Amino acid sequence: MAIETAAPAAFSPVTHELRGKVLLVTVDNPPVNALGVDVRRGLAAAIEHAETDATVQAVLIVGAGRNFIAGADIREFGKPPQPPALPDVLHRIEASHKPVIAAIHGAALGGGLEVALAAHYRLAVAGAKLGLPEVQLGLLPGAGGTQRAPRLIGAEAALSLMLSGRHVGAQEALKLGLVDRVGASEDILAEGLAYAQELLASHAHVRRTRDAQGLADRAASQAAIDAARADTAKKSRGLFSPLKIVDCVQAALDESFEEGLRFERKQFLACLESPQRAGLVHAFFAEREVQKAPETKSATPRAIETVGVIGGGTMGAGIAVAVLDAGLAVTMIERDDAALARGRAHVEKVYDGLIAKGRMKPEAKAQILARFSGSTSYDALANVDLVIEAVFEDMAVKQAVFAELDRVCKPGAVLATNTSYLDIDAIAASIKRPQDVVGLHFFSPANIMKLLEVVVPKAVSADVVATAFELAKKLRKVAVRAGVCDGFIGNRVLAVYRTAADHLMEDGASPYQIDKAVREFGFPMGPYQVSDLAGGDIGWATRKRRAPTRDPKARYVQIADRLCERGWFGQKTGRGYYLYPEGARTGTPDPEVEAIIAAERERAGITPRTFTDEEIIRRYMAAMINEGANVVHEKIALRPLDVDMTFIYGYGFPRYRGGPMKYADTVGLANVLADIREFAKEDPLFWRPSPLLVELVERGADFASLNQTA
Ligand code: 3H9
Repeated sequence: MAIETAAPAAFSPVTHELRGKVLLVTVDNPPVNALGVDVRRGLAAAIEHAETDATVQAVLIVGAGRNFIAGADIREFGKPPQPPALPDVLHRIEASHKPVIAAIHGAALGGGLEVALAAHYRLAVAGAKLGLPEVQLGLLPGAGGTQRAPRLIGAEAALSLMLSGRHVGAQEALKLGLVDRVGASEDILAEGLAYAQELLASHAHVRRTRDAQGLADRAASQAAIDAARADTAKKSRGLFSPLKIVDCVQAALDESFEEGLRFERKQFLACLESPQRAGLVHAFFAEREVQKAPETKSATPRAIETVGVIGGGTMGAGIAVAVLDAGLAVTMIERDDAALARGRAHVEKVYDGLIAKGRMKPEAKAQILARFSGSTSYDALANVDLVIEAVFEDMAVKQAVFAELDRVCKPGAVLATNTSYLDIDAIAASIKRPQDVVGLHFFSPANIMKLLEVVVPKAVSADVVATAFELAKKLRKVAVRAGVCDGFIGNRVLAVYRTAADHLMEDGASPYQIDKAVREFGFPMGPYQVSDLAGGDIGWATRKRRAPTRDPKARYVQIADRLCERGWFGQKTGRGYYLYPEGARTGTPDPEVEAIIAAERERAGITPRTFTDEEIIRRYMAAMINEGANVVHEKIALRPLDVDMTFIYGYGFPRYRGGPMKYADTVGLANVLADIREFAKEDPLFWRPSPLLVELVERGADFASLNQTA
């Protein structure tokens, strides 16, 4: 089949040259050799050339730079398609009459692996990463991957790759049958050419994946598909593409190859059109964009090898583990020996848990702990490069810690506070080196949660901020730059939508209905489940702290206080909004809580009304979006995408919706504003439209436009 293509671009990202009898085709499209239109054209042209040039006896496809091919060009999604389509190019490769060999180093992902699957022979070298991660973008392998992979490696292995999106290394790929050989060296060109010569010498023929027999055992294949379908229905809550992947593999089993490809194409296009794809692709780019704070471009990070952690409570220990896991040395400071022993025990418990689950060897734990030391004297921090303070959330306590740090730390040490709410400018101003003070707001459990708010006080120097971003990278966290205010980005917005939920509860919705509606929206837990998990006493302390500055005219729902006054703090006390009999982790609704809520409504003179789940979500989301807009308006967050990343990585916001600001764009900002104005009729003080939201609606713009111009 000849493919219609426009002429390759003058500087095509695909070049070909003859190496003996082998046509070496190199894809060179930095940064990751994505399969943009010019690459597709170039690949098609190279195969045409090979077919017509009699001196060519085999074709070798390699990638230039660090990767083979990282997949389709994600930036093209949602734009008008430009021929040739990738499935057609791959059909052309597979149909070639001369053996085509793919030599893989670095990433061969998505469409990149599909190129390799369309080739006749595959070689990988150490460091290769092969995978079909389309599911993470709300898609499915749409260039024959759902048809070729099961034929090559069987339904079970192919489904596992496509549904998890995980990457496999060269050795595992060999074991799975995804590649034919692992090169002895990492020299991809030498290995690829040698393999091609060898194949020619042995008169190897074209060998098409479409004819492979991985699905020959029908019963086993059907059983794998059925199992994957049942598992997917259970696990991939609300996601669109996973079940479609299973359907495609069913088609691979039941239909001809051509029919299967047609079916796959239809499903792929349906996924491409879905808002989930738009949300997940937004999250993909936002995740990369958010790490590029201005200071990371203007300043060089300070070197960090050793870290002090002050406080060995849950947070301090979690931070210590995160830092140890990044290969750095930790010195923990505690008040006395007993507290230090508890801190060390907290740290050890994490690794013991991994050992118990078989995910770590005791020797590895010993190796990691060799980098851990503790002291009850601040003097032990004299030489550390960075200190993270995780002590009690109280300004006087924190300032006392910083006074000690100012005294003992070497010049140039970065001094970080893990406060969630406190004014970091005031902490910085209390010592002689405010330029070294930064906020590093971790989320609990700190060794697991991916979000790190880097809070940037007025006096901090740019290289300290750059250091914080560099540290986040080492800790494998997603760093979001935030300005100083009460709660920074995340907790400030959280306080507002939690209040909206409390209003809903007092007005008539039960906490159980609110939690259910929020879960069905895609959060793993509802706000009252979260409160029970975190401990109601934490919010209670915050409310007491804020009481003196609360606007007396603002509505204040007292239900949570009533529960706390009874000592019902949630899971740790056996009851909160829910009952947790005998240490249960999932709560059951509590009629006594419902009675307390009813009494509170009566006290407040409220006649309860009913809300649909949809009404609950409209209010919950409008509150979140409106405060998110305020946070951007006040430059606490650099862009809407920074708010999105905060909520996806710190608050369980469903990634497939792209974050609250992306969700707002999907719903339409004019609709969100209309809702807020409607709700404001009842409570104008709480529902004040953000000036940014109003401005964007007036201009007919959306949040995405601010992501682009930042
Ligand atoms: C697909 O293939 C569909 C097909 O089945 C069917 C088609 C019909 N496109 O991550 P990094 C950019 S779906 C465009 O920081 P690393 C990225 O934004 C695709 N751009 O580097 C960044 O840009 P910037 C399936 C892409 O070394 C720069 O490259 N494939 C793409 O840490 C560097 O990226 C995937 O899902 C792309 N495909 O990691 C693989 N990929 O510098 C997605 C990256 O402006 N990619 N960029 O910020 C990855 O997993 C990682 O990027 C990779 C490199 C592991 C390759």
